[in-house]
Amino acid sequence: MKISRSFLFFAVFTVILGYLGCTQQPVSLSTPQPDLNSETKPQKTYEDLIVGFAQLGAESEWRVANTVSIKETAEQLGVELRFLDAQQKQDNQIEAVRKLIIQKVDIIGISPIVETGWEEVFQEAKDAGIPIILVDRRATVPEDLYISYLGSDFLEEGRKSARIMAELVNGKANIVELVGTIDSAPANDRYIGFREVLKDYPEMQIIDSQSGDFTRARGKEVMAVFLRNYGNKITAVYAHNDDMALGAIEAIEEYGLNPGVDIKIVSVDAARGAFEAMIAGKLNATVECNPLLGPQFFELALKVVNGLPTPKWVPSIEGIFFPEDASKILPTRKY
Ligand code: GYE
Repeated sequence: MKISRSFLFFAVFTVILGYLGCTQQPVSLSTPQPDLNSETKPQKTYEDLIVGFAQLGAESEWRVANTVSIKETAEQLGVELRFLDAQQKQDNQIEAVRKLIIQKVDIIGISPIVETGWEEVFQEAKDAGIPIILVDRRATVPEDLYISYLGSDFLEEGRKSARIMAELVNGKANIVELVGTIDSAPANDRYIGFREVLKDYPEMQIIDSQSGDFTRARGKEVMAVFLRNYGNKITAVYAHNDDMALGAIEAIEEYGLNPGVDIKIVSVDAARGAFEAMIAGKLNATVECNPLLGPQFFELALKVVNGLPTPKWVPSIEGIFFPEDASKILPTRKY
């Protein structure tokens, strides 16, 4: 009696569960239910995307190539791009992000000019439901304020520069350093990475280190001051980018020394100007930093908008180039 009653209860319960769709059995319900599975949600395509990009400026050959890559890729993919140029001022760049928030773009890409001071405006974007991708430069903000960072390993670029420099000068040099924009991610990390390796070379000393703001004009000015202060004592230049190295080359020539010979020079970026200088024997090496980030950026943006998982850091692939290969490689360079 007891058994048959519990059996009855079990049977009724199973039927109710089945009706509610809670069992593994396929149950057909008369009213169609909304499909909550994200995989079957309509996915956005590149043509549906409105992407905002807050570029920091046009300070270098690298940056110009980076901007071209972003604009060209948007056009090729059919993405609607709202591109704003902050002309090297953080305030302008913060304003640009605010404008893009008001315009309700789907996603914002930004190359933060400096590392600090972004929390407030990134929080505003988050509150408005607009995801942020850091492109090329990182910002020191809590990880929940951006989706992904797409760009280079600047620390490693600094280390590579020091290793090459050590070979060029046989472990003995008086180095002057042309630092990039103060407080920018690449300047901070190229500074630290270089010193990490230099610890192993007690006879390689950095005798002075000043910012040339990543521009050719400032690089030349600062190098001229270094030469006035230290003259022939300088045996090597470490420039955080090619533009500053090219400026330094001019200053060294005007001072009456041979760049690349009397003073060894290593820089970062591997832009066309650097290849030309290597062919002319005035630059000794350039460490690649890839600005052609357009394709990876939009691929990432589409994934984010479609709710797909993305890595916190998407690193770019980079090499090192020397004068002996420069003329062969130059025609293949896109920047
Ligand atoms: O090396 C420099 C540019 O952020 C990696 O910015 C970029 C740097 C690049 O001005 O030339």
